[in-house]
Amino acid sequence: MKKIVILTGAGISAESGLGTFRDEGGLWAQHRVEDVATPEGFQRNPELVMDFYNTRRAQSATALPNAGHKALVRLEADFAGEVVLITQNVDDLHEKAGMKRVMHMHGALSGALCAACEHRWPAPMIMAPGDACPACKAPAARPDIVWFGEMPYDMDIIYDHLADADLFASVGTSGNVYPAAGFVSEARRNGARTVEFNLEASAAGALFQDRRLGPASETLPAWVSELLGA
Ligand code: BV8
Repeated sequence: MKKIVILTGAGISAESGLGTFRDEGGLWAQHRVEDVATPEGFQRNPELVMDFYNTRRAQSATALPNAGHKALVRLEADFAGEVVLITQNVDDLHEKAGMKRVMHMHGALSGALCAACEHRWPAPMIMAPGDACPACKAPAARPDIVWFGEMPYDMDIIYDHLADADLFASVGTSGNVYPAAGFVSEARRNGARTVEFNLEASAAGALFQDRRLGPASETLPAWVSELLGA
């Protein structure tokens, strides 16, 4: 087996204390997605949206990676073939755990973007509506996050990876949001074996040939030990 492609979602960060989207008490329980994770919501109430991401940026700053994140670092370091990690998460727990290659297809809390000139820079801990872009000075700073209705990042590269994956693993995602939820079908179409890691089978669960149910902090270390034969 030469290439493993892994997609992670909020579930891998749950045991690090970061809220998921759809579990009871999850992020969306406090807010409607249309209000805080769409360009229209940002236009309508930029203070609410900036506050939503400032809060998550602060939570993410103090969160620590768990054994699930660390198992993927071990796999990336010791697997003889290629490991490609794509995350839907906007936290930096994969990086904190020591992952070398992380593709944030939905952006990252650590990034700021200018809505006027598309300049990108490291986000300050607290962003406010009307913050100036350091490049063009327009009062157009926004979180570098992919909202609903916006195109996720690196899609071409991601589909190239899915085209020659031997194994596709999805970890801690409910399979509700596209195009990420469609990756398993793309991988299968290209002949990859597919495995889902979740607390319980997700919406797209039936599409996976295998599944490992339980907390990722337990299921991922066991899986990596099997793959590495140790
Ligand atoms: C686009 C950043 C087009 C923001 C996010 C109708 C049909 C199909 C599609 C659509 C449709 N209507 C609209 C669409 C498109 C839309 C979409 O899919 N909507 C859904 C709701 C139907 N998608 C988009 O808009 C995307 N863009 O389509 O662009 C386009 C084309 C051309 C040109 C321009 C545009 C963009 C979507 C990106 C939105 N941004 N994140 C932020 O973070 O604030 S989405 C956000 O929610 C996450 O990033 C993630 O992707 C998504 C789902 O979250 P999950 O990670 O899955 O978390 P969730 O809570 O749902 O699940 C957690 C799972 O973990 C659970 O299964 C749980 O059991 C498990 N778990 C919990 N604890 C553990 C665990 N597992 C293991 N161990 C544990 N301990």
